[in-house]
Amino acid sequence: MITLLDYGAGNVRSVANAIEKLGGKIKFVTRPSDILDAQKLLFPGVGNYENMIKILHEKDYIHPLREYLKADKPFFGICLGMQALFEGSEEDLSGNESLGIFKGSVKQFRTKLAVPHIGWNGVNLRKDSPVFKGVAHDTKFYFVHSYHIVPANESVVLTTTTYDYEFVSSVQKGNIIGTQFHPEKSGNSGIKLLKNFIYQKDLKSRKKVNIKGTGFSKRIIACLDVRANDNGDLVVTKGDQYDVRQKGNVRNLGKPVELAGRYYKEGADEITFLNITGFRDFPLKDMPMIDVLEKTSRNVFVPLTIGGGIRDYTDNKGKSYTALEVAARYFRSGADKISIGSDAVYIAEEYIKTGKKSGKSSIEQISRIYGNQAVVISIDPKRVYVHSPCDAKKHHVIKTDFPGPDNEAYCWYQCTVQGGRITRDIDAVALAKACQDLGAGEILLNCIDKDGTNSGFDLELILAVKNAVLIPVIASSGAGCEDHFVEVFEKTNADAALAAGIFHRKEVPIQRVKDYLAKNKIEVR
Ligand code: 1PR
Repeated sequence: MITLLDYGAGNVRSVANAIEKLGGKIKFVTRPSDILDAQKLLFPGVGNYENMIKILHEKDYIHPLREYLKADKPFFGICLGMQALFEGSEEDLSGNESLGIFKGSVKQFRTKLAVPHIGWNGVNLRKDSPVFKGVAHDTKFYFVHSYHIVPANESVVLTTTTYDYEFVSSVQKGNIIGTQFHPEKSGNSGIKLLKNFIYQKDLKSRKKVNIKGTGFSKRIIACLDVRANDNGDLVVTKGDQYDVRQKGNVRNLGKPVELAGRYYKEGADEITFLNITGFRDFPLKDMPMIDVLEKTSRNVFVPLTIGGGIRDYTDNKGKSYTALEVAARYFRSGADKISIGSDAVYIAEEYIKTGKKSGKSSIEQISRIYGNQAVVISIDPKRVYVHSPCDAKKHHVIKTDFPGPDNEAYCWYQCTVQGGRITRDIDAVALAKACQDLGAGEILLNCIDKDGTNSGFDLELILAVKNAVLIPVIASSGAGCEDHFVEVFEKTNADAALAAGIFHRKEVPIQRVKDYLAKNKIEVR
């Protein structure tokens, strides 16, 4: 029996699913005494540190947690659940007391690399631990965080990881274990770790293990554009420059849950679902994507992103819902990140116009509660060609190697809303910068001109956006062969590459892309 501490923020669904898959039984903490009664306690924390500590105080969990931990009973803290063991965090300005079981604190990443640190990275095991039993020596785990622990005492360090510099990625003292990475999102290796925690009788015993860190990898993301077809069935579809109809019918390339399962088995590092008609329908109305997420997260243990229709909404009976409520429902159903498209454009326009953060936008509200890493901005830009930069003074204009139809040598990237149907007077670079300022943690950079063309990514667009922000950028649209992935990682510093059509049509399997990248000395999982 595993007791799961769910304090109400973030995705505990995946952790629960992983335990159930391993045959474990779960009891959720509903009152302080459940913590003291636990035989093994699992604390998955996601989101914002200050918010987590505040909730732990409000629910009166601090005291029983300290008592449980001081008795050295089995404990596994994930991400914030590990950070909470220390004395405080730079992310918490409230002055609320943390658990303080271990001496040391939590500090923000200070690096020129993209922050949050999102993706698969290796670990160096500093001491033997039964929780790592059976884990492959070159394994990678999934990280997503902007802060890391700095223990005062070396003896608690279980693993370190290198992201620009070496930081402590897990700790163990007696039966108390904590990982910065997410085992529940780290495929088979992570599942093995959880299995060891659940089933190993003596967590303290020393077993010979040898795990040596491999580096941070570029991510390959499979994207599933989902919508109802003309018969009302939810299908994965794929467009040519966002036109998903062929001979009048919505293209049907498979069922979302099945395809996601296939991509997980084939080695996708993440899976993204985009409800492409979400701008019309209200996501909480008939909840098709919620069902997709719940089913997918039962068997898929890599990060899941969901986009489409995330915005404030008033239904036809006058009842209002906030974007935060929509996102909360998605996180509870198994999503790790939400992706905002159209709403982000309106929010950025307002922010640029007023120069003020309202604090009320979906980006600000969701990142405040769930953390920046949980908020992805999906940008749908189109090229606008101009003869001279003076023709588009307001916008970020680039000189292009691919001139326009009238031989225009320059272009800017105009943002669109509602899946490319409406153009707005804001460019992709300005949008990305504004959203980063407001608290977004990652950019999913599509390109309508390239979408479905198999002609390669728009490298000029990716370079322009990547150079303007510090948060990770996912290159999307246009992948047609393995070479395109090598090209995007060699010629731009994109953090991840996303593709849809070539995977759906089984033209290039994910593993072949990864093997080819590895052959070209690009680190992959
Ligand atoms: O505006 O917040 O409701 O979100 C809607 C979301 O749906 C946005 O993320 C938007 O990008 C997406 N979307 C809307 N319409 C379409 C469409 O195709 N008609 N799909 C659409 C966008 C783009 C990529 C695609 C890549 C890779 N799809 O996700 O998967 O271009 O394709 P490829 O590898 O086959 O070239 P909101």
